[in-house]
Amino acid sequence: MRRQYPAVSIFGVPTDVGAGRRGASMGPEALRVAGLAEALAARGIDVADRGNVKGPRNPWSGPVDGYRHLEEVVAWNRAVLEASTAELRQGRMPVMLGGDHCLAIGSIAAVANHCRESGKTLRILWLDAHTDFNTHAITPSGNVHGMPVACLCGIGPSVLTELGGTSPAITPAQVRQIGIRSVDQEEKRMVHEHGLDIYDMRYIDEVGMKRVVEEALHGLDDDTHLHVSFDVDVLDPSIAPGTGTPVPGGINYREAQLVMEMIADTGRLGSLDIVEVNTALDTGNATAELAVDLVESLFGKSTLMRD
Ligand code: 6HN
Ligand code: MN
Ligand code: MN
Ligand code: MN
Repeated sequence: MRRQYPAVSIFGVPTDVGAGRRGASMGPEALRVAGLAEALAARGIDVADRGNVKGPRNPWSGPVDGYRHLEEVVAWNRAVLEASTAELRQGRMPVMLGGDHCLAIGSIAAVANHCRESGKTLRILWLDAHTDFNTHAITPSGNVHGMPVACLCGIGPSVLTELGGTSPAITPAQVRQIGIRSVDQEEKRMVHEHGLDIYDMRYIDEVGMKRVVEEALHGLDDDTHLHVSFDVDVLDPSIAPGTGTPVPGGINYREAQLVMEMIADTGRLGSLDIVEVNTALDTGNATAELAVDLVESLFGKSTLMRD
């Protein structure tokens, strides 16, 4: 039986201010060209494309006090916070098309506020090769897309940790990270210290993706709002080459499908980020096309179940 989904609002955030390579700014168009809205509409979902939010250009300058482009990162995240909040208030599901992963600060701050106001519990599934838990003191790059989880947990500059008003927006206990295989030296100490729940590639290899997702989704109930932050670099670069920080040994096509199908089965998906699609580095539009294929599964497409 087809599951009922709330109305979906797609919006694009065409920037790469948080990244170390240019090109993630083209992600929204790449995902549109790959047919994201049409694929959701074909599943019977009421989908609206709100177009792109606006923000400053990428100054492409070096780190200042451990941050590159902090002012621009804040401006873009404010725009994301506003766009996501507006959709959540209308009872619609925001789907943010990045852009780089720093933008999850705004999208998740919005969702955290929404959950506080509506008495829901928030669970975040962070699909990524990286833990994105750096700080300005330990970052090897100064790129803020390596810091969003820390910022959301209250560790970072107040302009980002207090973006949504309440700081911290979330606690590490609300986060589950899947697909991790690149954590910087000092970042390792941070994620241990803060007790992040990390399902790294070794664990996936050892116990299999089914058990990993069961564990990561354990304890969801009717009051859970599940936010999925999908960094396409979680996928193996052989199937998803269009991304700025590829790391070998990522999840394969079947594992990725299984994650999405198991999330769909919970019926708890409340909001979604699709980030780090970098068309400048892609083979044709393969990475965006794969992302759309996976999002169809996330919204309930399956092999044998009839629509
Ligand atoms: N992403 N850990 C590296 C850094 O520069 O902090 C890479 C971060 C990548 C972030 O892919 O969203
Ligand atoms: Mn990331
Ligand atoms: Mn990543
Ligand atoms: Mn909700």
